[in-house]
Amino acid sequence: MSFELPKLNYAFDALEPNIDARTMEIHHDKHHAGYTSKLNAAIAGSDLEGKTIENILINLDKSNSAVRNNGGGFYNHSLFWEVMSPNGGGAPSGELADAINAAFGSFEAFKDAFSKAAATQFGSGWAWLCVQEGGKVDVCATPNQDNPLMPGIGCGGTPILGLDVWEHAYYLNYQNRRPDYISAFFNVINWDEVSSRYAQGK
Ligand code: MN3
Repeated sequence: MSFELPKLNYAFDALEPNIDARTMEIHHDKHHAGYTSKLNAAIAGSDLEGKTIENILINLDKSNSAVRNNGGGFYNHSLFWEVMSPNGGGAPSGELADAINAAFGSFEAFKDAFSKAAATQFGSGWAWLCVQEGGKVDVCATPNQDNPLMPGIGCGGTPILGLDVWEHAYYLNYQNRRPDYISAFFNVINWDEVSSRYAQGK
């Protein structure tokens, strides 16, 4: 069994003007495809073959840079596409909203904390909203393709929202204006999907 590049649930241009079609096409068809094929090559013939990606990352040997970088890249992008939607934006409701209010005081304060984590991640990486066992949520950032499922990385727990801040995710449209890209991301967040991941992850 090998990993397959997941299909997008929407067209490349569906997230415009927040994320442009050309960026989405290159990001999915070239970058994510590359992580997927390199992950398959890295685990071929090893005892990792046939395991779920979550299982591989939770039990990761961090010295295995091919699996760390490409397994992270495969997982992170698979999550990223699903937590965005052309019908996204707004704010969460229900128990996720309660958890965000409990941790940060308000949705606006969460938005500030998440945006700051994304803006201040030096170089390439990701910003995350994670849920711990019991339902508490936390924000963190990780370098490169690391993610909080990996042992000792980031805020731990299960990532339920992730934002790619590698330049390849925004440079065509935003150039060096990462904060504008972060702000635009909030217009396309699929809070129904994030809420569903919260319910599963807590
Ligand atoms: Mn990327």
